[in-house]
Amino acid sequence: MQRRKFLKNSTAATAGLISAPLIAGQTNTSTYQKANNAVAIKPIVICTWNFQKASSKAWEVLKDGGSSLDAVTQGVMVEENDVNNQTVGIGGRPDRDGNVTLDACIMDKDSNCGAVLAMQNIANPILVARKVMEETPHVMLAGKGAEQFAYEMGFKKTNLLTEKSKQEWIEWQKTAHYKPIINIENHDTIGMLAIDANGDISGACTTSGMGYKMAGRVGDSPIIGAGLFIDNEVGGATATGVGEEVVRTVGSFLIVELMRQGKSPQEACKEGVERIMAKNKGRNDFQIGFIAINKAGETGGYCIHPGFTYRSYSEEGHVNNLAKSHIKS
Ligand code: SD4
Repeated sequence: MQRRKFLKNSTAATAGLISAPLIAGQTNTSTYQKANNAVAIKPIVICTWNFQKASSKAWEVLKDGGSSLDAVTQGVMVEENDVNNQTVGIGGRPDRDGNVTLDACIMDKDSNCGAVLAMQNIANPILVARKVMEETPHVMLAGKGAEQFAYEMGFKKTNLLTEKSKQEWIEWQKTAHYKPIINIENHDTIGMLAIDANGDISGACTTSGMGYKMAGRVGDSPIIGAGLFIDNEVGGATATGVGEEVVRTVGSFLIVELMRQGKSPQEACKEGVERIMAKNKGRNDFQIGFIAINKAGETGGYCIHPGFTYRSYSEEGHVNNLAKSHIKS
C-alpha cells in the first residue's frame, strides 16, 4: 500500500521511475545531466547516530507522501525536544559561561537554505532556520538577531539549561578543561537526509555544539557546505563530530561534489574523512562522522574512530548501520 502511495504521489513516478544520473566516471554536470539511468524511486531517510525515534518520525512523514523537507524538519525536532539529548536543543550542554547556544541549518531540493547560529532561549532552532529560509531574504541569522527573529515569528522564550546539564557544567568548572571526548561528548548531533516519493532530497542538521565551547563559538553544523549540503541533482551529505575539522575541508560540499564525479556515497564519505586526516598530518585525537545519500537512494557513512553509527529507514526496514572507520580499532 505504501509503495503504491509513493508512486501515486510522484510526478516522475507515473512510470515509477526517476532519472538517477549517477554513473561512475562522469566528471561534470553536463555529462551527468545527459545521463538518464532510470531507477525506481526509493523514499528513504538516514541520520547520524542511532536516533530511532527521529528517523521513525521522518519515515512516517515520507510514507504518508510528505515532502523530504517536512520529513527532515519533523525528524530532527524529535531530538531537539528530547531533554536527555545533551547535544541538541533543550537539554544541550552549555558553553563555558553556562549559556546553551544552538546551531541549525536546513536545505531543500531547490538549494534554498536557512540557518541559525549561536541562538539562545529557543527550543526548536530547526524551525527558526526553516523560517529564515522561507520568510527572509537571508540564509543565516546569528545570536540576538536570530532570537529576536524567532520571537517575531511567534516562538516562545524557553530555558534550555536543564538541571542535569547545569550540574555537569558546574562540575566541569572545577577543571575547566576543554577536550572533546571521542564518541561520548560528540555523540548526539543529528544530521538527517531524506528522499521523498518525488525523488527530491532535503537535509537538516541541528546541535548545541561542543560542550563548554567558548562563548560565541560556532561549529560546522549550521554552515551550509560544512555540516550539511544538498544538491538535488546529485545527493546530500551531513556531518557530526569536531566541527572545526569539518569546516576546514567544507566536508559535506566536498562529499556531494565527489558523488557528482561518480563516487558512491560510501566512497565519497571515506574520501571526505581521508581529506581531513591528510590535513591533520597524523593527528587523530578527534572524531568525525559523515553520512551521504545519492539520487538513486544509495547511502554511505564513514568516520575516523570506530563507533559511529547511522540510522536508515526505508521500505526495506529500519537499520542502525555501523560506519566503517579510518582507524580500525
Ligand atoms: C559542532 N559538529 O558543533 C558539532 C558537534 C557535534 O555531536 O557534532 N556533536 O562542532
